[in-house]
Amino acid sequence: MRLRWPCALLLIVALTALAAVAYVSGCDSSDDNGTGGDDAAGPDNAAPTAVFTVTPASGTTATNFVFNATASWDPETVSEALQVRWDWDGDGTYDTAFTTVKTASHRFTTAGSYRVTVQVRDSYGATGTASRTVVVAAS
Ligand SMILES: [Ca+2]
Ligand SMILES: [Ca+2]
Repeated sequence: MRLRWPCALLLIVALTALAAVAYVSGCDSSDDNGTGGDDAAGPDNAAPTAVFTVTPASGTTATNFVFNATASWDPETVSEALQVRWDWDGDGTYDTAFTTVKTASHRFTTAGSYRVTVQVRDSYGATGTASRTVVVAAS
């Protein structure tokens, strides 16, 4: 038995429509919070790359160090939307809240060597960190 032309054509159109629907609904299956992008755990969201500078590179307890993480970047999240927070003394506890402001200044009240860490967070919650050692002399 052979399908008649209009019948076969209808079948092709129906199958194409079905395939299109399957493609559209299945192409981003890891977006389980409805944000339209993949979530942090999904394979399509890469962690941000954290980068920062310290000015001056070393100083004293009287120095106001300026930290700048503006060069941090992420493949999915625009730089303006990336959030940063800082750990000034390397104790693993962040000393600031997350903010989209990428520059911060800090003064160390005690002389010593400090491991400063910045954590960068993208819109999906993935994070990246960078650390630098700042040497602070007595003033
Ligand atoms: Ca990302
Ligand atoms: Ca800390």
